Amino acid sequence: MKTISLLCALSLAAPVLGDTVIVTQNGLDYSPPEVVVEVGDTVRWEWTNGNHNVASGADCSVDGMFFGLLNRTNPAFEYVVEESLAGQTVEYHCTVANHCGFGMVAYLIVGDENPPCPGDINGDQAVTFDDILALLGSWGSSDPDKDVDGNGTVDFGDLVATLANWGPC
Ligand SMILES: [Ca+2]
Ligand SMILES: [Ca+2]
Repeated sequence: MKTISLLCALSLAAPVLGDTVIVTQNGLDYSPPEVVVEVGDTVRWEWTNGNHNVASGADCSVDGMFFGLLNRTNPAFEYVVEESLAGQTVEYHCTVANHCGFGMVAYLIVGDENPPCPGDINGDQAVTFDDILALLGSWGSSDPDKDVDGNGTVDFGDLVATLANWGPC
C-alpha cells in the first residue's frame, strides 16, 4: 500500500491540465453556491452586475488564500485550486458593503488529492496491461486492492471493470 501511495504522489507531482469551473455572480449570489473541484482545476468567477469581489475566508473574514474583484472593469477572476486545499471545503464571500452579511457566501468543495481511479491497481494514474497482470496475479483471492468491483473476490467482474476504465485516469 505504501508503494501505491508513493506512486500516486509521484504521478500527481507532474503538471496536469485541470478543468475550468464557472461560477456566475448574480445579484448577491454566487451561482452555483457550491462547486466540487479538484486540485489543479481553475475556478472562474464571472461578473454580471454591480460591484463585487471574491474573498476566501469563513464568517465574513478574509484569510488571503485568494481574492479577486468582480466589477465592470474586472468582469472575471480566476483561481487555480492549490494542492494544500485537497479534501477541504473552502468558504468565500464578497467583502463589498454588507454583502457577506446579506448571504453572499459560497463554497468550493475540493476533492481528495488522489481521485478514485477504478482499475488502476498499481497507482500510476492509468489503467494499463500492468494492472491486468497485477489482477491476474491475485486471481481468486480477496485482495481488496485488486477487487475493483468490491464483491469480495478478484474475479472476472474485476477484469471487466478494469477494461472499462482502460487508459489514463
Ligand atoms: Ca495502473
Ligand atoms: Ca471482484
